[in-house]
Amino acid sequence: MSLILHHYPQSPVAHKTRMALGIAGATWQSVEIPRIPPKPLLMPLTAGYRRTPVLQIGADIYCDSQNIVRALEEYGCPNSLFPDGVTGRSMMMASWAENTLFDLAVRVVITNALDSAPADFIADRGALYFEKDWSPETLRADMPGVLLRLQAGLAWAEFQLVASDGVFLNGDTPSYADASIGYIAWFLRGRWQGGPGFLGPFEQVCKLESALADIGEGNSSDLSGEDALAIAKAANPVSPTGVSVPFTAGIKEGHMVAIQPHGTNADPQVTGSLRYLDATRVSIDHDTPETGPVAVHFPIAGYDIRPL
Ligand SMILES: N[C@@H](CCC(=O)N[C@@H](CS)C(=O)NCC(=O)O)C(=O)O
Repeated sequence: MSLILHHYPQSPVAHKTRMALGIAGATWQSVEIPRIPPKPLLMPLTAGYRRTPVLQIGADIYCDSQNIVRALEEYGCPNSLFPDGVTGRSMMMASWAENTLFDLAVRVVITNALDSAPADFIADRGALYFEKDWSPETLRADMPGVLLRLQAGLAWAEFQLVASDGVFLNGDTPSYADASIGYIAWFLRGRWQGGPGFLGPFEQVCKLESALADIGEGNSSDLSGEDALAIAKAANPVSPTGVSVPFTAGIKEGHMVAIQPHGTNADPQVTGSLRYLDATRVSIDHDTPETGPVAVHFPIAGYDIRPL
């Protein structure tokens, strides 16, 4: 079964995943999805999860970049994303980068696009990323502090890169940790006029960004959303079933569960019968006329999981 990434070019989180595909030396198929809902060819696969990116392997659907990277490692690409056993450190760094750096970078990019980006895009992203009562005025007033916090975060990344023996966080060998920092620089540089100047003093971060650009995004070919649905329909999920974790929160295979990204009401709640649970992944079974049976996989970190 081939790797199919559902994404769009401008998505920074998808870019992190594309860089991971490059580090992994993967061959993959690319389905371009809309930047804002409706996403009619994606929803049947994800049971309603709307974020970007999503990885499909036959009838197994992996939501969230955190979960996608685990799926890539399990799939077995030419290169490991966690060379020398740096899985824990890389995932902790990626989590920090997403929750701290990405949150700040989104504020910077959107605040600077308030007058130029389409109103429906700003409204959609405002609901996903900002406080319930956000307004253009508060975003603008918060900007100096946001930029100071972003600078502090980039300074930590810079310290860590200076301490490394090579251009990558882990020396001369790239790992997922590098993509998890590199995409922030790519996003700020490409989508904010002030980005190149702001990033300039972080020389090692900039070197990392260009080293990742040199590695590229693996070998991809285009696929239509309709063909991706047909591939799911022709396949069956092959991922494991059962509960395989010491603390289960009382959840058993076959229980109905609701899953939603933590801390937002703007994301739809996904519901389904529990297929699989371990320490870092929760999976549900899902079935639609377009896809037949699919397994939809989510990470646990960063998600609310409620037994129904
Ligand atoms: N925790 C998620 C975050 C994904 C995310 O927020 N992606 C953005 C695009 S960069 C998004 O979904 N935007 C709304 C959309 O594409 O509909 C992940 O790591 O995949």
